[in-house]
Amino acid sequence: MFSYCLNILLNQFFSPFFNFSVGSKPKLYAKITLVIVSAVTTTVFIAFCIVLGLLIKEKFGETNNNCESGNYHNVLWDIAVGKPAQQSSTFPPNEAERAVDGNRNTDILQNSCSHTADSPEQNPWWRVDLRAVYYIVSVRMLNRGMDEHGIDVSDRLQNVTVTVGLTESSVNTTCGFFAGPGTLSQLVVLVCPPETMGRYVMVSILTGPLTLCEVDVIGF
Ligand SMILES: [Ca+2]
Repeated sequence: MFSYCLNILLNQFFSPFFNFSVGSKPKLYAKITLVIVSAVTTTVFIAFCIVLGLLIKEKFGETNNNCESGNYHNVLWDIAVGKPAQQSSTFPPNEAERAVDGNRNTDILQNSCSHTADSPEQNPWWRVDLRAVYYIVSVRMLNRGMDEHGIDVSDRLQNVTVTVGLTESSVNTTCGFFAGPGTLSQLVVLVCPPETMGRYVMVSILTGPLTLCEVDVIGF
């Protein structure tokens, strides 16, 4: 943010001074006055940028300081990749983090899909902690594909509900529902209602197991 703001300031306020030449005392006083006025204006502008940046950070979270890049129109991205994840149970070694590891391989034997317990479990779930509060635009779930032995259980992905919440214990704002059944390596896209906001995103299913090869959370 500072580099962007300083670039503007240098171009707007300081460039005229570089053309100054030594002259009479009245001219010198005028130049000094202009420099002081410009310095005060610069200080005020920098303070304004700092306050604006802090307000944006407080409202939207630590990664939303778009003054730095100048790309305010381009605020959508996957905010889940690499974030801590948990699930109701685990069918080893398919930990919850594998659904946000950035690897989109859909063969579960290639170690990039999460998988809850293989034994019967009611309402298994998977949850990611975004580490900050975001407006959630959509959630995309990448279903498992055929494994190297030719086994296809992609239809297990059905009756899936995605919810969002501000705390671990209150992830109950509905983003969307997928009736399914899923197909091989299907990318299920759920668009949340406007103003859906939260830090935690949860995927839950009526009956397990729940397998997710990647979950993308799009928000800002
Ligand atoms: Ca993955």
